Amino acid sequence: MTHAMNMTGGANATLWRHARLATLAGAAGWGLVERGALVTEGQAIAWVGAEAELPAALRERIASEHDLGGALVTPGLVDAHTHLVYAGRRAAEFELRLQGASYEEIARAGGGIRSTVAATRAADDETLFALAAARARSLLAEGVTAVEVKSGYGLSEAHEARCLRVARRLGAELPLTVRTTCLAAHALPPEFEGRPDDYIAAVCDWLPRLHAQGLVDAVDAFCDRIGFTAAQTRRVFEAARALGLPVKLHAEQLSDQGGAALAAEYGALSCDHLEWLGEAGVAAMARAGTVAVLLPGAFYFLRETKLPPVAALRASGVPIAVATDHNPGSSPVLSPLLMLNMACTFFQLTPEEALRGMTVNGARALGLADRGTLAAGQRADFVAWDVEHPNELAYWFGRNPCRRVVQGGSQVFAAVEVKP
Ligand code: DI6
Ligand code: FE
Repeated sequence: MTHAMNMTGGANATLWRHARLATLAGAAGWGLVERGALVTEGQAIAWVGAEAELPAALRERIASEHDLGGALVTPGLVDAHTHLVYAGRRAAEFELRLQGASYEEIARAGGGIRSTVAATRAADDETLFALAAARARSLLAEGVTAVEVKSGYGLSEAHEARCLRVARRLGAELPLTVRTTCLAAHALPPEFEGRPDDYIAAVCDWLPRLHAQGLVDAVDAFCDRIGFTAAQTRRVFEAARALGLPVKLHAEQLSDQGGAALAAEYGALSCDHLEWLGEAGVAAMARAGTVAVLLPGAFYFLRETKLPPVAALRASGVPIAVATDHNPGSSPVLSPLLMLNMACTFFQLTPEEALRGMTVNGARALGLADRGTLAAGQRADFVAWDVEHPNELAYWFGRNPCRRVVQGGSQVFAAVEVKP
């Protein structure tokens, strides 16, 4: 229950009290604070600590307070890799895969990404927005305060622009930070059949105009046997570099194409998937400070067996993030917490690594330096959970313990409390 009290004039800070905090503020450890509290001012955190140590001068600035009822508070979750904007569904393809067809075979036969492209092009703007907004709300209800949204199901200038506009509208109309990524180099559209180099030339031609419309925060490509070659990816990265846009890459998901090393050469924010990442790729990412975004949902749903080289990433000091990769073909998941669980069960991340992966390192994969930990000066994005210890966020699955979500200092979600 929220008890908001308005006190003295001039004061504008808000106290969030009666919580156990997992600040993640240090380089390692949960950063646990028992009997903790936060003070927010505007959209930022002004103070974090044990409630008994709240400075008197700060107390005078408090205009309202909320009792968090002993909940565990963490930074807001950052889902650093999603494809939220699309229409259609691919459950029939799932059935085909269960009967033995591979993801790659289905893609080569014109299904896969291309079938979603057809459905997405056929949907009107309002439908696309409503579908994406419902998905975004599911993420929000499980503690997500910032999300990356990729295009990549439009594959023409007009349709890529439309999908990116829908992504921007999500950020404007929902209480979520949205970072957009242009993934026009996701698959070859039918109009360019047999002409992948011409398609890449077209993508490089679209980028400046998409960017000029304020639609692009980063540029991504799918570098794989059923995507684009390293040489084609390099051309997309050159176009991004010319615009001063950061790059990311779907790298070594189904095979090792040397994509991670290429992306690192361009100072990539992140390389994502990485099941087939080799030693040279790990070393290049470590040198460039590129984040490894692991996507256990796709690993699980495609029934992969090749594990990403987590021990090597750890040993080389590559920051590890965890994301949903929500998309209709390889990861139709809307539970970020399930991804924390799977990052531990499949990839053997520790629960702390998994949570860091969806907070501080997820933020880093998006180039957002102002969030991912609970510390003074950070953006006031945090979540109150009905758990005792942060290790439970990776432990339960199929249960949502999210009780409140605070975005930029405002409570934007509260679970309905059912009292017997
Ligand atoms: N890898 C993926 O896992 C998604 N995109 C990509 O390049 C899947 C996209 C889809 O199957 O629709
Ligand atoms: Fe993806």
